Amino acid sequence: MEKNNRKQEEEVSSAKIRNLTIAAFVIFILLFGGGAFTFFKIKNQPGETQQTGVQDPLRKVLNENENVFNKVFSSNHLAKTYPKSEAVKNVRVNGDVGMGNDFDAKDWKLKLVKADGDTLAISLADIQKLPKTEITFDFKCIEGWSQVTNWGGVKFSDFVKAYHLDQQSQKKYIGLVTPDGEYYVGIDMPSAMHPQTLLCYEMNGKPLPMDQGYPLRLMIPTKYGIKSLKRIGTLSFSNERPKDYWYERGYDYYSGL
Ligand SMILES: Nc1nc2c(c(=O)[nH]1)N[C@H]1C(S)=C(S)[C@@H](COP(=O)(O)O)O[C@H]1N2
Ligand SMILES: [Mo]
Repeated sequence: MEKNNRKQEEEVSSAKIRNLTIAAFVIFILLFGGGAFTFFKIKNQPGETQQTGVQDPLRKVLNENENVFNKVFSSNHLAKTYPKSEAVKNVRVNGDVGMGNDFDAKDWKLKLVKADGDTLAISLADIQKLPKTEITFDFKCIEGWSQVTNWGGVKFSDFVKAYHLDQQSQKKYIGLVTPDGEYYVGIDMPSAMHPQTLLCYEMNGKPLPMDQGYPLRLMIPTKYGIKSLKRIGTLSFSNERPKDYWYERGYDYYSGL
């Protein structure tokens, strides 16, 4: 009698195991199929055609992230600053797009596009007459390195005041382009007007080295380094997003920290 019972038990449990195995397999097929379906669905979406660097569903997620960052971000949020003595002397050079040798620094003037057909050419000497601000902060490259560095120049917001760009600063974005048009970034206006954003012409108290953006670069501590365009040629204002070099290659337009 006892023996019989045990045999039955064994049979029950092996039937149970078989059922569980089948159930697990079915679940596996469903989940795997779902994953594969989603993967190929995203993969086959258009995207590259629209110059956004990634497939549309992924870009949608990035744009959503951006909306969240835009809401969270305010000019009260300051990047951490350091004593000037902590700034490194050997500042790393990274990125040379738009930094070709054919550049004539002597003839350089900042092209400020106030409106269609209304462009002002501003010399470095004129920019240096504006109130000067210095900042020492941890400059972060999206490639994973960072460095405490010291920079000097005019706050973008002070530049706006000095050149009476009140109307222009009502627009949603500024666009910056190197003189040769090879590197370009777009910056949302709240970030441009942020008190730590500089039109920068000095590093460690000396004129910018040529490969660090002489005569004038952007320095925007609240964003990754990709946005701190070196060697500004043209500055313009728009309500549409200006084209952005790294956005076109799949990065977040906002690239905030
Ligand atoms: N014109 C121009 N500006 C640029 C780049 C570039 O390739 N060309 N690279 C960007 C990137 S990715 C970084 S990290 C910083 C590096 O600045 P640095 O060379 O002064 O360290 O510049 C940014 N500005
Ligand atoms: Mo970078």
